[in-house]
Amino acid sequence: MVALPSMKARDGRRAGQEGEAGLVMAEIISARVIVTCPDRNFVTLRIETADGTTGIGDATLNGRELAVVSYLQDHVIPCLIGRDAHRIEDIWQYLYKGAYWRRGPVTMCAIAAVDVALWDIKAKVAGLPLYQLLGGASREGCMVYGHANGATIEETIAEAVRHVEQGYKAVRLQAGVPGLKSTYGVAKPGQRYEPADGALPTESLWSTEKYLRSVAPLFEKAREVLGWDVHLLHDVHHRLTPIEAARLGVELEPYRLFWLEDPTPAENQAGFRLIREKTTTPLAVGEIFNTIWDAKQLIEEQLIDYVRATIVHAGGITHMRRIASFADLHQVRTGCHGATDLSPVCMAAALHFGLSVPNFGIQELMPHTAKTDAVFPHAYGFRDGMMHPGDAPGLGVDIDEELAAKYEYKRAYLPVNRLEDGTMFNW
Ligand code: GCO
Ligand code: MG
Repeated sequence: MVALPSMKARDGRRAGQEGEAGLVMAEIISARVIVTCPDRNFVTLRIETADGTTGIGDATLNGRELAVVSYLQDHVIPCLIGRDAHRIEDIWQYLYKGAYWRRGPVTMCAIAAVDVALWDIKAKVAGLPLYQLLGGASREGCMVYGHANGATIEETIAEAVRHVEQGYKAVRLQAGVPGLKSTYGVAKPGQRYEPADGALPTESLWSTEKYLRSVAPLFEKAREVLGWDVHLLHDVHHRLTPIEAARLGVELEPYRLFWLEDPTPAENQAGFRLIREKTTTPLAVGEIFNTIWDAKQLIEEQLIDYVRATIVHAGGITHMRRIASFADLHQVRTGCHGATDLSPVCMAAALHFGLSVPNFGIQELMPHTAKTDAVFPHAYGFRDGMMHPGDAPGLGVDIDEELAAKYEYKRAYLPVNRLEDGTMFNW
């Protein structure tokens, strides 16, 4: 009979280093947090094992970055030293259950960073690109959607045409709202779209009535110019009530959207029943979700079609795989958040995840600046409207720490939003 490796209790906290037969150990000897601002802020965790293998994970929480830095440095890293990097699930459970205070964006970002760094290490040790460890590729690549935005319908559609010419199979359309000075998702003149734009939150004004009048004409024109072979998406950014969202969904039905995103805030998951009863426009929700519990009812009752939770904000690859498996049972597909505030480390992880899960839907792509790309050299690439994580061992992304050190952290907030009468509203 084959002797099993000893299950004898260790000191209860640390992985044993006694080298029991059959146990492959990768002792964590250090972990540190790197903060950098190559055009915008990013937080990265690097974990190192005794044999010199390192893995990285994204820990960026836009506008609240330093809270995650402290959570990692002050509370997580001391518990990691000496543990076996291969015990990814056990470390995940240790950090989640062991904190007593469960869930929340700060906690789940920190857990995600550890989880992704550990998967990176495991895949490097195996000498395989991470997706191979997740079951292998389920498709040739991950379809992505690009962002077309502009002050007017014409500008937005010109941008969409440019995307289609570049090979995009799916494009999100956001246009300025006549009568509003600025709108979510629309870049300032001459700049690329970057939401975290102030050392203190900038304030914008919102009118639901003006907005609702502007959306259908945008998509009517878009179908006229772009035809029907391209997927079109739109983000409402949490700004409607369920009944308003239902009305918009119905109005957009003739234009066959791929999805309508975040039509209403999702804390009250039952609120989606009303939207769902009224419209067949597909719905995508979840970029601010941090655990499966945020989406449980939405998925179980099939109130949405795409879940937008992503690696960095929802507990890493380990937890995202749990969300995807649960969603798959209910024919809900993935549509991971991929704005510029998610670092290239998160993008790489999302692509390994997306390539491997059976119910991948689409991946958001908002390209990073050249400065960001230089700090995070990566193996992933774009071709014919799809992205692939590449075949380098591990995640296939690194952080150039010397270069990163040149870009000091700069406090930056997301904007806030008020109704025209001054009432604080959802941004
Ligand atoms: C999206 C999002 C982003 C968020 C941003 C917040 O659909 O990509 O809505 O633009 O607003 O990621 O940090
Ligand atoms: Mg969004």
